[in-house]
Amino acid sequence: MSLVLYERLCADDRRPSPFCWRARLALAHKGLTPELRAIGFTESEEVAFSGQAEVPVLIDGDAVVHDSWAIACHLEDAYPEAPSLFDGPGGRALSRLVNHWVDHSLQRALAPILSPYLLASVRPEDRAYYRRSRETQFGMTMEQLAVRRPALLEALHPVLEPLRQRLAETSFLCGERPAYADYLVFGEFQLARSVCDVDLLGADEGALRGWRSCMLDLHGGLARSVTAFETAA
Ligand SMILES: N[C@@H](CCC(=O)N[C@@H](CS)C(=O)NCC(=O)O)C(=O)O
Repeated sequence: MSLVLYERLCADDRRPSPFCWRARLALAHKGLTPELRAIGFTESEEVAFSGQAEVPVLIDGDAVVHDSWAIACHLEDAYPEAPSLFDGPGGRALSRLVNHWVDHSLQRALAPILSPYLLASVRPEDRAYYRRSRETQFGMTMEQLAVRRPALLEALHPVLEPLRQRLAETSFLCGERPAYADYLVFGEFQLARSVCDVDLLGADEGALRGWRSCMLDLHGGLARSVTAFETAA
């Protein structure tokens, strides 16, 4: 059975997309190893067969699935005998809530901090596109965002509070074992790790740091094994 995952490619072979990390970790959770096809920001025609322009896109036999949530649901339904990503319908519903929280609250706090670093990390031929699209989105230049970084980092602190509270109770967000909601949140930290050495966590965040480190070690150290900011050429 052919399994192919299209994901985002940046300079130095970096793979920073949090949406693609959700898919990569969900596949690993199910014990599946896809062939990876990485494309730059200006190569969206490579996934035009999926009817849209974004990654991740999964080809699983005859099925073409785009959108990280749709990919997680596809894997859960197509591979029921493998470890569950959601642990039942209630878990699927709550994972979707976490998905919305990450997309609308966590990313909103993180994206303006990380975008100037991502600009420096995209392939040279994608830089003009990336700058134009993100500056339109934020309504300010990358340089203006960089000046605001201290205030943006300050504003991130309360957004992380639900994670701190939860990780004071259990090893993973999903309980004693990681599952899809952990991957949803971790994708954002993996993006940060790929593009910068800014410490997003405060001095008192032992549990959050410990969780992040455990997430890097999961599935044979999959997330730790890829090029990070420190290891980039
Ligand atoms: N809702 C989608 C969002 C996917 C998404 O935004 N992917 C980014 C990954 S870098 C993308 O392809 N962006 C296209 C662009 O910025 O031009 C999902 O969860 O998969």
